Amino acid sequence: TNALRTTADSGQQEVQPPVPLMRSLLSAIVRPYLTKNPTAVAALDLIRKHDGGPVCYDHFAFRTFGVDGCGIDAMSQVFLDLGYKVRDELRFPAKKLRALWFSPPDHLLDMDGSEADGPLPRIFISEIIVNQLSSETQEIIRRYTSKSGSISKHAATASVLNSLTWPTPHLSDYHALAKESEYAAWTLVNGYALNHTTVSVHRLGSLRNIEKLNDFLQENGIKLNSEGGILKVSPDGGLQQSSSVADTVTFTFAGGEVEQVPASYIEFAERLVLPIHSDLDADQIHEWHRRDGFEVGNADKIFESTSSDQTGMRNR
Ligand code: OOG
Ligand code: NI
Repeated sequence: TNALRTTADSGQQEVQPPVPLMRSLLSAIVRPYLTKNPTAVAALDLIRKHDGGPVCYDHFAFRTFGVDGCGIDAMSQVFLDLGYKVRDELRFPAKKLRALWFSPPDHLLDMDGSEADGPLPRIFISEIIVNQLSSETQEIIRRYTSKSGSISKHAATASVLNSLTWPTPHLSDYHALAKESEYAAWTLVNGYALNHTTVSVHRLGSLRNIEKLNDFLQENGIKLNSEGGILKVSPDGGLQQSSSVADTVTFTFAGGEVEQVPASYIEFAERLVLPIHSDLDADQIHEWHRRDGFEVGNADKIFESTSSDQTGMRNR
């Protein structure tokens, strides 16, 4: 319901944002992703055609520059205002990245109905820790982020509009960033675009087993990220993930050069029922009985879905 409820400690009234607004925002964020990433569309079409079950999104992921107000907070604000809650931090020291994930207000509540329903997706937002990069790379990034100014507060709007909040990048800057961090180069040209969405494998029909799904996708020509093996499994075994290799798109740089750059990819996640709930019958199992959250070891390899090693694009 959208009823007003009173916040006990502040005495202020807190409005619970309507779920339809959240769903509209999420589908608006997916729209440009679906126009730019044919592999994601092909994978979704294959699943819809062969699976028979609902296709729900486990999470949405974004990348940011952690500087000048352009970082995680720029993208998370709209989700926090919509009632999402911050959960855990993940750190990737070698990549100079950190990430936070956010759970929806009705976290894990199964909603009935069509594939547009199911639980609202988790949100995963990472940022590159700019002050840990070389001074040359920092200078390049700050040249763009400083021009983003207060418009970076509208990161979600930029995502929906498929636009950057900074000036069109120069090709030389893109190449310079790629040498030190492919993540930074990706973020320079893709901004707050949806980096990937993730299919909730355990909610599918006949393909509700990630190894079976991986085989099915590969047999049908979808190239999967092989970094550390196709299947990424958390140490507790409960979170199993795989992802496609990012599509490449043509990008027109500031000097008019047209080059191929990596765009986005699609991920697949199976969350197993927690051992303490192993006695439940299949029809009693809800999302909250399953392994929640993310895993640094898995994520570290999933980040590589946009790397030139995986996409086969030449490093200059
Ligand atoms: C995010 C990679 C990590 C996950 O589910 O652990 C990830 C990225 O490529 O930006 O998606
Ligand atoms: Ni992910």
